[in-house]
Amino acid sequence: MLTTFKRLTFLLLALSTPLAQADHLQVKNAWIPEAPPVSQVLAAYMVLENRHDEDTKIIAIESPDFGSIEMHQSKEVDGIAKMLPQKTLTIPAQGQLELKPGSYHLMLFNPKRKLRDGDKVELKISLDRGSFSIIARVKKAGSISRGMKCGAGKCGGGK
Ligand SMILES: [Cu+2]
Repeated sequence: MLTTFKRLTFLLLALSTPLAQADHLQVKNAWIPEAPPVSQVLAAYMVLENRHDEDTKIIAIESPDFGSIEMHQSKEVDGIAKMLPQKTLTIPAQGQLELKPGSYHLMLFNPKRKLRDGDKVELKISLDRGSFSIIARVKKAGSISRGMKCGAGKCGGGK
């Protein structure tokens, strides 16, 4: 009985942990532009706020819905739009990091299910200290993706 009770308590505690927060970190507006069903690569964007007095680094991101996830920076090199893989992303102390089209972003490879407008995707973010999960919403890309420079529309949803 006691064991069951303990397990239940643990489960309740786990469930009540806020999804979009790792004590000093807040994530806003996490979204994934809807892409054609054949797309094997999608992008994800969000704003990460760091309320801590020290920089925080993202060292890895995983999702049960994707084979792998990379962190990229879109940059123009000699007039050519390129995506440069990043080993880590830094969220500055008392500042924010915006993942957005044409800038830093996440690349989501090999989706394990078809993702449509309104779907929710769990992203597990590993930091230099601790980790936490957030939910990103799949949305129709619409006009937001127009400024995207991810190279040959490879960012998913880019037009
Ligand atoms: Cu990319």
